[in-house]
Amino acid sequence: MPKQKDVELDNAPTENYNADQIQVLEGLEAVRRRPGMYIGSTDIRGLHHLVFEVVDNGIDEALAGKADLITITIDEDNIVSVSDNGRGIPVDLHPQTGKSALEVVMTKLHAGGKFGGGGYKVASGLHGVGVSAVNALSEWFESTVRREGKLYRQTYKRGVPQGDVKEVGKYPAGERSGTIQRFFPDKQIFKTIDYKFDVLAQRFREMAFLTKGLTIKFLDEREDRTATFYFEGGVTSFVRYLNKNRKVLHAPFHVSAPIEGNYIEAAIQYTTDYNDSVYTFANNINTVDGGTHLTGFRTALTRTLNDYARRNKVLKEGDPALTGEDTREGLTAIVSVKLPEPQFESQTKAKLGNAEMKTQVEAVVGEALGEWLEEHSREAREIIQKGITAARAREAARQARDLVIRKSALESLSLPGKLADCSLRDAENAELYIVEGASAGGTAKEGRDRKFQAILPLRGKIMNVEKSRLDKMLQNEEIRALITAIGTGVGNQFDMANLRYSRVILMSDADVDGAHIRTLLLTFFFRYMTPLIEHGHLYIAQPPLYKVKIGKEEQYVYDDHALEELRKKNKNGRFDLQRYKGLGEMNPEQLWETTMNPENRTLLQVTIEDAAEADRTFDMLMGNEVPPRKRFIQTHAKNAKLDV
Ligand code: 0RA
Repeated sequence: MPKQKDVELDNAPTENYNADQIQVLEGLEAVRRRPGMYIGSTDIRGLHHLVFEVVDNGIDEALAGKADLITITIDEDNIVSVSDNGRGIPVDLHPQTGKSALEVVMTKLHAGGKFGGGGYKVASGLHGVGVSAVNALSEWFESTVRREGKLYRQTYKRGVPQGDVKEVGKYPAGERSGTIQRFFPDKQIFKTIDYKFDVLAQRFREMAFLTKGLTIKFLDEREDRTATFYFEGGVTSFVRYLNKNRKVLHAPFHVSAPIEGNYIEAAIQYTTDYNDSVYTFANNINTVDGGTHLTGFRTALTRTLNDYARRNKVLKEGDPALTGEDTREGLTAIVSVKLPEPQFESQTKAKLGNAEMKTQVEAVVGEALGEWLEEHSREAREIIQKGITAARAREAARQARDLVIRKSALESLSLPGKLADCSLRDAENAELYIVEGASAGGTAKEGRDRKFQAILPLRGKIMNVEKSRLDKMLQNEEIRALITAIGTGVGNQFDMANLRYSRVILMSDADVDGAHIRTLLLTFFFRYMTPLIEHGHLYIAQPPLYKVKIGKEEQYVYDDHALEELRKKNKNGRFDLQRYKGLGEMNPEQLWETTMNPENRTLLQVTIEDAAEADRTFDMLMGNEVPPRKRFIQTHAKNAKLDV
């Protein structure tokens, strides 16, 4: 568990405090006492959040048109530095408090954070709590401002200023102003300080797509990796990127327009795929649960395509109109809106609620798309034709699905042959392990507690969910076994009342193939059994990575960080290390002891965000062409383990 008990603010200055300082201290203490309230968690996710928060500040400056370069460096000691070439945080005295504006920014919790009332800026700062929360959660923080030829600096420990803002030098005339933020996360708070390059890089790429003209440089000195993101085309580049392994039907359509104080941007490009990949953003935050901007976008798409099709007789009299679903087959799109006062809903706070956004997006996209279709009749016809084909296929699919579902209803008494069910019939306490591979399946069957643990072995790679339709998937034996065992059905037939196990646990190897199959399964659950995840029934088992023998004592180790710690503690003794590559390398007793026994094991509960992330990774991994995917897996093999 995170260390959420009272944390003493050591290093606090000892002179008498005035009311203002007391308020600041109370604010910092609140953050340290409940870090989760401010940054979500104290695991790797929360750690990354610190970086995003600081980078967001630089992005704000870029969105204001004052900065065009942000550089993020992680040095060998996990010290993060974020610099931008904006105006520099003001350092002049704040009239009410008599303090430097920099100190106020760095120490005062800002109104309008996640839990305050209202008042976000039109900026990405929604991650939202302000840099002062990052400061409070950092062992130390150092802010340097370049303004008007001078360098100013203030340092902090666990959020507490170590003296006033001081002028510390000059910078060469002609060079740009800016802000440099350096910090070291507090190990008393965070379970890990080992940043993941790929996770950070993915988000930086996204930020660069969403902020046209901005360059983001990322240097990781720990493993000598660098990445630079700059996209001339903004969201248009984003859809090109998403489609880079797909066959596209046309050059992207793009629209951007201010409307009533808000700003709307969208890019669209159809591909030969069956699925749609539509990503929506509000103030640069990925709204994974959609919301009003998505609804407006979909309405515009369906209406505009149908209007065009009727007017130009692509749809004949008597033909049924295209449904929303028909118009989305093969669609790749980005919808990005900026608004001064976003309202977020839903559990993950990733659903936009502002009602005016529906009308505004619908108007902006509808009008521009209508014009584009008129000017691109070849493309227009092709897109609509694809919709018509989709409608036909969907009808055929519905019939096939009815057949499958009816068939499996008849078969419902006969659970899949490969399922080793548990004896307990009470779903509340029953769990299902989904195990990759027949041999690991065998080990799990022997190692389990058969009273409440059921095992379903899956044969190798289940099929590529991304590329096939639901009806095709339902004909896949592995998938059907999975669905029957869980009991709930899928898609709009999903019924939680029939859930047969309250915990569905994915157990796969700690290697690239294991990560792959886990991504596949998460994608499947994300797309077809969403409520299962939303209600917290989906888990990932955590088998150990190593067995360490120190003297006579054996110990299982679950991650590299723990291994490192153990090494440090036992510098001199004999240290035998066995690496587990697969579940199959453990015997049944070991598997029970380390991974299945509720008294020892750790299970990771899958959240909707995890699954959405997997779905996205999947999107990237699974284009239609094989070679790029293979390349990706090879170059990223070391990092291919999902952080879920
Ligand atoms: C408030 C006012 C001004 C700049 C900034 C904040 C600012 C904040 C951050 C945070 C990271 N980088 C930043 N760069 C600028 C404008 C002050 C002026 O008018 O010069």
